[in-house]
Amino acid sequence: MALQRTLSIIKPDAVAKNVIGEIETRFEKAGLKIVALQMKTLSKEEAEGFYAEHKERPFFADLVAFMTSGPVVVQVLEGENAVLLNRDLMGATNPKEAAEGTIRRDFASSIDANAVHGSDSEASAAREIAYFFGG
Ligand code: RTP
Ligand code: MG
Repeated sequence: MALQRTLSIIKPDAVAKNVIGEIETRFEKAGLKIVALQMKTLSKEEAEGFYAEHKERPFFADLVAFMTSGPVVVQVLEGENAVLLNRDLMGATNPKEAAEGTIRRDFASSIDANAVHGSDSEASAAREIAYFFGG
């Protein structure tokens, strides 16, 4: 299995809860390395572009409003099998369905305010990393 990179976002709810450090510790303990990182508040245009694949979905406006509601941490994680490993550490989209010990189970409060984002495939990771950090 080759070294991979994936795009991770610590969402506004988790930043507001003051758990950036606890979440980063989970990534580091699992062997993922933070190789790029920025803290910023997304503009409406940035959030809409990032989640463009969901623009026809009924939750799109709420998703964009939430993602622009406060600062986020946008970062690139690197490690063996990083895309799937990050998704496993995150847990299911809906925290009620997230497995014990996952980030969303422990820090998310709803399907909207669900603490973290992670790329869902190697192709998404490449696109999302380029979106925030350049090609
Ligand atoms: P993410 O992209 O944020 O890592 O989350 P995900 O892959 O687990 O879920 P995805 O299907 O890509 O959805 C993106 C975000 O939209 C919100 N969502 N709301 N109300 C709903 O039914 C619903 N479904 C999705 C979530 O905040 C999800 O993280
Ligand atoms: Mg997704």
